[in-house]
Amino acid sequence: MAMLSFEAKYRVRGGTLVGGDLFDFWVGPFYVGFFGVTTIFFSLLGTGLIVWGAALGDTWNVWKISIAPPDLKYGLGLAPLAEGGLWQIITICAIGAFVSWALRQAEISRKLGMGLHIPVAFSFAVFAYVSLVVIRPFLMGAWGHGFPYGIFSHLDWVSNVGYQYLHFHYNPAHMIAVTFFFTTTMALSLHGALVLSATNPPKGEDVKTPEHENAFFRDLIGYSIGTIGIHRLGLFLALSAAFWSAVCMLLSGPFWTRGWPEWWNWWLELPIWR
Ligand code: 07D
Ligand code: 07D
Ligand code: U10
Repeated sequence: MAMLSFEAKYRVRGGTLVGGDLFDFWVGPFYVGFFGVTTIFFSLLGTGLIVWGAALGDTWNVWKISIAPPDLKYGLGLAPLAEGGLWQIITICAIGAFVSWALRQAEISRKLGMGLHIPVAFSFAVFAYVSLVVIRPFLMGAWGHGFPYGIFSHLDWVSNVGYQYLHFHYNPAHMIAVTFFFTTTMALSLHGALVLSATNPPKGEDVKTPEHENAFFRDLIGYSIGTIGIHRLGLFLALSAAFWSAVCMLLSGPFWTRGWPEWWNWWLELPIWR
């Protein structure tokens, strides 16, 4: 059965959060919904403004196109379009599109009677983005602290902001975030490898069961987290990575303005050394 005709069975009415039946339809494989319309609206407008910003700039090299946030002198006010105002409207469009996307995920989950895990998870990525372009700039008193919208320019921003704190690796929340990112990839590779090794045997051999999967890890490390457990752990690890990333940046600037190596002086200043 072609995938689309099979999926038609699941094209159930209802579950919408806004608009009732009005936008409750599909275009090709895509569910539309009220938030599909708002996603399309914000992404087309935002992309159009990026193209406009590019036209105002001095290059059409896609790697180098960049739309910068306003100068710090504009503080938390609005800036003229060509001086960061475009960045401000693009930021509103990006948040509009990301939030719409999450709400469309929620509508689809509701339609299918599934949990809201996916929209909740995506919200952590949106939170990380919002912490960089709204919450942190707001706490620091200027939109100019947001990152520029360009492929290489946003890398320059990450590097520059990192060195403003002398040695960003010494940021303890950055350490926690990095560790969660690394652990996430390790967990996914273990899980992918384990499932394939059990369920995709060479021709002629039997497919193994979760009992084999459990036994493998009990033999190896004395404990198996189980088939649902590994997915719970994976979600926890990945969401923690995004969460601690946001924390590490919300600390840098609003709550800690010196070099991060200096933060560790608390260790040298412990009374036990005196
Ligand atoms: C694989 C899903 C598909 C998504 C893709 C990204 C665009 C941008 C826009 C020209 C995993 C689509 C890209 C729509 C085009 C314009 C204006 C997701 C997958 C393929 N970054 N970043 C990249 C974004 C930040 C950093 C690549 C976005 C922070 C570093 C891509 C955001 C910091 C490196 C990209 C964002 C930061 C990158 C690959 C938003 C800290 C790299 C992304 C909205 C988080 C890598 C040249 C990827 C690279 C890279 C997009 C934010 C750091 C261009 C949309 C400010 C150090 N980033 N980034 O695969 O090669 O994601 O850069 O917050 O080394 Mg970035
Ligand atoms: C913000 C992306 C959100 C994306 C969304 C979706 C579209 C649609 C459409 C494809 C958060 C966008 C979707 C546009 C696309 C289609 C069709 C994700 C976001 C909503 N660091 N560092 C991090 C490491 C150093 C610095 C985070 C490692 C240096 C700064 C992570 C190293 C210095 C910032 C991380 C390292 C430095 C970070 C990024 C190693 C520079 C941040 C992940 C091995 C000299 C950023 C909240 C993240 C952050 C961040 C890892 C090195 C500076 C933990 C592994 C020492 C300034 N670094 N870093 O946050 O925390 O994802 O942001 O050296 O701002 Mg770091
Ligand atoms: C997982 C899994 C699992 C699976 C899986 C997966 C995780 C075990 C069972 C899924 C994993 C994969 C498939 C693997 C690959 C995935 C990745 C590597 C992740 C990264 C993904 C990508 C890079 C792909 C990204 C692609 C995207 C986002 C699709 C892009 C789509 C669109 C642009 C269309 C979106 C549709 C919308 C918003 C609504 C519908 C709208 C339309 C179709 C357009 C028509 C518009 C309207 C009707 C509205 C009118 C608009 C208006 C009024 C606005 C007008 C405004 C103006 C300004 C003009 O664990 O299990 O297997 O598979």
